[in-house]
Amino acid sequence: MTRLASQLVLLAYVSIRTTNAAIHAKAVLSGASPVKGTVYFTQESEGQPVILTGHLRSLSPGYHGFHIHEYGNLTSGCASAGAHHNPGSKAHGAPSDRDRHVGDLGNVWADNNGNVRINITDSTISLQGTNSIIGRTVMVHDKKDDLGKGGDTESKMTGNAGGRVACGVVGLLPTGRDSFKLSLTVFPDHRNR
Ligand SMILES: [Cu+2]
Ligand SMILES: [Zn+2]
Repeated sequence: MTRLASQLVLLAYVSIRTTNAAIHAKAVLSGASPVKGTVYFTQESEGQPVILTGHLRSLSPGYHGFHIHEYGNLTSGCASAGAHHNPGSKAHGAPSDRDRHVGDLGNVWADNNGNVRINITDSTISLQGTNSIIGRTVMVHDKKDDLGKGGDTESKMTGNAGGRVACGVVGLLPTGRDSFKLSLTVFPDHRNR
């Protein structure tokens, strides 16, 4: 290939890459408990952080473990979603820890009415590539995640977050502005409830 031809190929490749639209995804959470919710995921491009927004309701007040579990299999409810998504075979930890499961998103906080407003930015999960969470399950737990600092074996595996109260499979949304507008409409609706 001539130098000009290879430069043209490179230019075409770069322009395709940079015109890639942001990726949007959504999970609708429910389970055996009354807890319900919706989580939206947005990633501008590969290597960029993933932004999570959305809401949960009917939780007990306080902190609740919040993770990505490895399988999108809800055949037996939240129980069949597998363990925390952990492609690197690491120990359980806090979202800010270097040593953490990819799926470790820490805790969400429910107010006295049991409502959670989710606003999380995470640079470890992705909506594409090795750490992709598309087709996996977002899980909310009964208890607080101790972030691997509980001093026992279970802490390094699950954070002692207890039962699985609600979950939903992370699925792709259409790319572009329509899905982003969709995510913005969640909040006014939620406030009026
Ligand atoms: Cu979990
Ligand atoms: Zn974990």
